[in-house]
Amino acid sequence: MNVLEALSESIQKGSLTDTVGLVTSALNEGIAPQIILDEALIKAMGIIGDKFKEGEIFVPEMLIAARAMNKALQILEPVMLKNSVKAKGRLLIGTVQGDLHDIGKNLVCIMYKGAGFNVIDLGANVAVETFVAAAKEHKPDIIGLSSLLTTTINYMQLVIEGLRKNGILSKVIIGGAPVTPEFAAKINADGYADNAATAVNLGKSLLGLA
Ligand code: B1M
Repeated sequence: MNVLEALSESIQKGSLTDTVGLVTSALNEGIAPQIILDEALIKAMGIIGDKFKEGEIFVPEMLIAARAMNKALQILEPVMLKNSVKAKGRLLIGTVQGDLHDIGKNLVCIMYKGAGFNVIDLGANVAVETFVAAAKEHKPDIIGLSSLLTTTINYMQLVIEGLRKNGILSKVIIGGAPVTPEFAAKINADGYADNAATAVNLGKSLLGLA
């Protein structure tokens, strides 16, 4: 088994010690952070999701796998930010109310920081009022909304309506597994991205930086 396969397994098992050791080994072997992300970490979460859907594992197993994934991201983040560029703008981001999934959102934060943005991360389960208050305080160029559940994506529309009612005109981008470009257009988001890297390109192009 190579280091990426072993890392994927340790994430699935939720072993923090093995995960820390294996991410470090992969980096020491010279494997690029993006490869570690795609071929071990994100792959592991996909397998976990499939097993959950099939009833082979339950919420506690998903939770410990997610904890291991976030630990791995903490180690990768400084490496990914090593060559980051001068600040270009400000992103305010959160996972919307009712939704506790934060890994995709955390990845978007890392990619934006790497592209030179200041990032204000409101975390998960964020209410409209919190987005509005933070937007008034921080005056972001872009507001990012993440949602992983079909039961919570509609809350994104409430956030956009709340922001606009309060005169906040920052560009709003949305993403998360159940989100589609059609849905983004329907709720008047300024854009949709299906992964963290394209979310950065989208933000830059909305600000005329790309
Ligand atoms: Co949950 N969960 N979960 N879960 N979970 C999913 C999402 C699910 C697809 C699993 C499944 O059934 N196969 C399913 C949703 C079904 C649906 O709605 N269609 C599901 C369910 C049902 C649930 C519960 C309801 C289970 C229950 O309680 N019975 C429950 C809900 C809790 C709640 O939120 N209120 C629940 C709970 C949890 C945990 C808390 C245990 C844990 C999350 C812990 C955490 O995040 N800290 C968890 C996990 C880990 C998952 C899976 C396995 C992995 C999610 C993940 O991190 N993926 C997931 C299955 C799956 O995704 N295959 C599943 C990796 C991550 C990198 O991808 O977040 O998609 P993702 O982000 C991507 C893109 O979507 C995009 O970029 C990222 C990649 O670069 N992106 C953006 C994301 N946000 C973006 C924002 C942008 C742009 C792009 O712009 C702003």
